[in-house]
Parts: sequence; C-alpha cells; structure tokens
Amino acid sequence: MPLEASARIVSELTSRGYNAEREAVTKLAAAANSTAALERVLEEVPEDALVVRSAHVEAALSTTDPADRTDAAGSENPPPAGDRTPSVSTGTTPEGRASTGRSPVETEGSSAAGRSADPSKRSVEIVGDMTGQSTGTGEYSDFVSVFRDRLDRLGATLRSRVNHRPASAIQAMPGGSEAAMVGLVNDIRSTASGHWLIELEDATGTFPWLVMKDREYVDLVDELLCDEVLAMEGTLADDSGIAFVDSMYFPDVPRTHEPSTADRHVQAALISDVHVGSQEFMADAWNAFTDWLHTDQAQHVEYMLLGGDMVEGVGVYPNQDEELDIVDIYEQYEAFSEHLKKVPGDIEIVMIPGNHDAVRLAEPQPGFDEELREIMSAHDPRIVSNPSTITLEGVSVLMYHGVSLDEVIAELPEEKASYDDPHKAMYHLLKKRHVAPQFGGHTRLAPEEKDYLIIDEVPDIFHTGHVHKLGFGKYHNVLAINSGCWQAQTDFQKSVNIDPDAGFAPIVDLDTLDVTVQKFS
Ligand code: D5M
Ligand code: FE
Ligand code: ZN
Repeated sequence: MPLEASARIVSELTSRGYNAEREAVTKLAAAANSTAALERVLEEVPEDALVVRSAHVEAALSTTDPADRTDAAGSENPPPAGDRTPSVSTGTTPEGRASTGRSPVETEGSSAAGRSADPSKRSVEIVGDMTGQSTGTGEYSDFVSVFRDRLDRLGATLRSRVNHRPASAIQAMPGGSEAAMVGLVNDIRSTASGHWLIELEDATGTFPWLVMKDREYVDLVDELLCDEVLAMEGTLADDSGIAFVDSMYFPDVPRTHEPSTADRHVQAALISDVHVGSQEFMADAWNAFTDWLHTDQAQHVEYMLLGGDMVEGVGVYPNQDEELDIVDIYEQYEAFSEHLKKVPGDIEIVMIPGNHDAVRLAEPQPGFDEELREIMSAHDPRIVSNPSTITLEGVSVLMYHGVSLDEVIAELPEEKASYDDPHKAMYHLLKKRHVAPQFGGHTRLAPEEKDYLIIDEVPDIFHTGHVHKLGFGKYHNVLAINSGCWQAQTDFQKSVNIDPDAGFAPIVDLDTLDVTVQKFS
C-alpha cells in the first residue's frame, strides 16, 4: 500500500474527527481518485459514526463512478463479488466480548492489500480491574487491612513451604530450636560487625532474624525491600531473642511456569508514556508509528496496550509548566485522543493510567473517569485500573505503570536493577509477587480493604513503562517488558542523566511471546 497516501488519508480523517479501520484506509488509498473517494465517504458516513469502517468505504465507492473504485476492481480479472472473503459477522460473540457485554466489532472482508485480520478471532478479557471497587477511606484501619491481606495472601504459598510459627510463639520457644516465620519485612539494618538484622512482622508481633555476613544468603539481603512478604528459617539463639537465618523463601514465580500462547499468529504493540502536551512529545515519531500500523508489515498487530502517562499532565513535578506545550489537562486529553484516532480502528486498545494522568496518584489507580473516557471515546479503548490483568486470546498480561521501578532501581545494587535494564527490576517485582512492595517511598499507596497490588496469578506477560527505557527479557518464562516512551529527554532527565528510549514500539507475537522492536525516531 502506498504509505504516503494512507498517511494522508489517516491525517485527513483524523482532522475531521474520525478514527479509521486499516481496511478502510487501504481501500481509500487504492481508489483511483482517493481524494474524491474520501470526500464521498465523509458525505455518506452516518452522522453518529466515530470510526470510518471498510463497509462505509465500500458503500461509498459502489455508488461512485467506476473510475473511482479500487485499482483491483479496474484490473483485468476483477474478483467476482461472491468470491471475496465474505464480509461476515460470524454471529458468535467472541468470549472476551461476551464477558464485558460489549457488542462485537463489525467484521469485514479481507482487503485488497491482503489483510488477514479476522476480528471474530479477537478476544480481550479483563480479569483484574479495580475501577469502581475502591473502598479505602484513608483511615488507619485501612492500612491494617491492606497489610493483613498482603500477608495472608502472599504468605499462603510460603506457609506450605516452611514449618512456620507466629512471632509470639517463636519468642516463647527454647533457645537452640529450629524455627520458621512468614512475615512482612519491617526493618533492615546492618550491625556493627557487618551482619544483617531483618525484622519480620506478622499479626502477632515482630521477630528479629540475623543474616551472618559469611552466609550464602547474604547476597539476597541487598534485594530486600521493606513491606515485602517472605519466609525465613533458622536456629534460635540461646536466649531466644533472635534467630540465625539458614534459608529465605520468596513468594516467587515457579520455574515451571508454562505461559499460554495464542492459537494463531497475532501481535500486540506494548507501549506507554506518550506524554501528549509536553513540549518533548515526539509527534513525528508517533505519526510514523501510526502510519506503520496501517501498512501490511503491521497487519498482524491487532492489539495495543498503553501502560500509562497518556498525557504530560499538570503540576506533576516542580517547574513542569515550563515544558508544557498544552497547559490545560482536558485539552491534553483532547490532543491525545486525536493522536489515538490515527491508530487503525480495528486495533483493540487497552489502557491504564500512570502518574502523569488525571486520576488519583495513589496506587491502585482507578481507570479514567467518565469525562475523560468521553474525551477519548473515538477509538473506543478499554480503560482499566493501574494495575490490571487482561487476557488477549488466552495470554494473560499484567499491566502496571511502573512507579515502583524507581524504588527498586534506587534500592538494589546496579547489577540487579538499573535504568539500562528495566526488565531486571521487573524480575524482582515478579519474585516478590507484588507490583509495589515498599510503602512510604516514591510509590504512593492507597490503603484498601484488599491489596490490589499483589501479583495473584502468574501472568504470561508483565508490561510496565514509567522509566522511559526499553528493555525486555524472561523471568521463569514470564516475558517482562518495559516499553520506552514517546517523549524526548526533558530538562529534568538531562539534569539527572536519564537518557530515554523514545519512539520505539515493542511488538509481541502472542503465539510465541517473541518480541521485535520497531523504531520510529
Ligand atoms: O517518569 C520518567 C522517569 O523519570 C521516571 O524514572 C521518573 C523520572 N523522573 C522524571 N521527572 C522526575 C522528577 N522531577 N523527579 C523525580 N523523578 C523524575 P515520568 O513519570 O514520565 O515523569
Ligand atoms: Fe512517563
Ligand atoms: Zn510515569
């Protein structure tokens, strides 16, 4: 397909307020007089339509002069109408759709350009979304509940692995006994002699565990974060006031985890941190990306996941206003929505908010409110909470914006977590089975009755953004992928030497979980 023509069509449609399906654009681009065809479509498209679909183009072209029809139709052997891939709706509602009560996407015949996308095969299921579930009032009792829930649920697997006792019972055991405890890390201190004292807390109290500097486990101490849940096993000192650690256990992902894959070759673009409204938003790179999505090379990309920071927001960081291109938050979302319209209308979009978005900052962050959903409605994205778990054709994806990664990177040694290898920082979150273990640092937590930040089920893909660095790898067969961004280096980032990976789109094959990276900058 002539990319230039389709890019022009997409931008024309967008400027008139329409989102378009790839097939619709392909058909328009292939028309002998695509400008006239476009005008015709715009005249005929129903008034309430937000998306220009292939059927609209077909209808408009069929009523025009044959010269305006597609080149294929004018060629020597036009395919008889009956031989085309039928433009059908199968009548069956794909599973995921049924569960969300939305109507199935209109299905279209395959295009002249040979698009193989069959919308009836698509399925998006939203498994975890806490939007509308928030019960937290910010009272002290909520903090007690959320940590109790964390210890109960994350401790469950650990309790089956060690012969654990509550803190209060351990204090009463005779010196020299073997003991084990499941608890939240309350404090981590080094002792004068270079050993490590880790205080674990459970519902009955706290107990100190000593990791000797010459033990093999000492290497694990530098990856511990306050408030994470783990189990320790060891021997009580003579006075039973402390225990010497022999082993540590983490909730972790089993090494045997076997990820699910899609039954057909289909791809998802995993991106984040668009930052529309910032002077550094890279409109050219974004346009190159959305133009690419309209090409045959991207024909298998049927899903797009957006991991937060759609817009730059206002008042997120000190002096941020000096680098704003759009100062009004609603106008930022309107501009973002225009950019989203350039994404082919037949790509399913799922998005979560980030720390620059106009939702509460404390995590879990509910999905956007009605007013913002309305602004972004043209492409009809599914808007869910940060974090959320979704399933794409059987492949489960845990989406989390990633603010806690700053913390993991700050607290852990360079070789275990760094901005250059953001996926390695993600591995630690998987090992802790929690997206934001540490309370009271960078990451703000909203106490709820339930801990929505626990990684309950092992995902097949873990998708984050936030640190503006591209990186991916596998941890116990889970694909961890951090998306990079669409914002060039800001003054702040320059001052702290953050060199963002901007203008990249990692594309995941859902049938193999292989990743390819497309560069647009
Ligand atoms: O965050 C992008 C990355 O840059 C993330 O790692 C945090 C860091 N960052 C950016 N600006 C600041 C300020 N002002 N203070 C601390 N850390 C910052 P993003 O969420 O896109 O701003
Ligand atoms: Fe960001
Ligand atoms: Zn962010």
